[in-house]
Amino acid sequence: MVHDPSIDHGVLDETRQKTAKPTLYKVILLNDDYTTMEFVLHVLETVFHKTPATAHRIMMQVHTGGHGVCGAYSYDVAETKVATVQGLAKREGFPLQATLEEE
Ligand code: TYC
Repeated sequence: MVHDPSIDHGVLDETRQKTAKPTLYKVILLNDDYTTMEFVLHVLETVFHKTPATAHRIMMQVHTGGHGVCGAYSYDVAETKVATVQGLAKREGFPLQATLEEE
């Protein structure tokens, strides 16, 4: 036999299973009294690619509960979505705010 694995040669031949588990960041939308529901729906549908029904559910969650999760993304993508939301809101004169939270 060329190689008998039952013999301990003092060599570590185990392979380590290295599963990539990227940290995800939730994008949280915050409630306020001035941003229109219509604009929030627009943001959820265009920036977060939600269906009208899902966008409505998330928007009402934010409206009644104060905050809601739009989705979870890699740090770079989440950060870009927050900046996009704030840019669109600023352009329209709304105080809508979004933040990041590690999942
Ligand atoms: N509270 C707002 C209103 O009554 C609607 C709203 C919903 C605003 C969600 C922000 O993230 C938000 N017009």
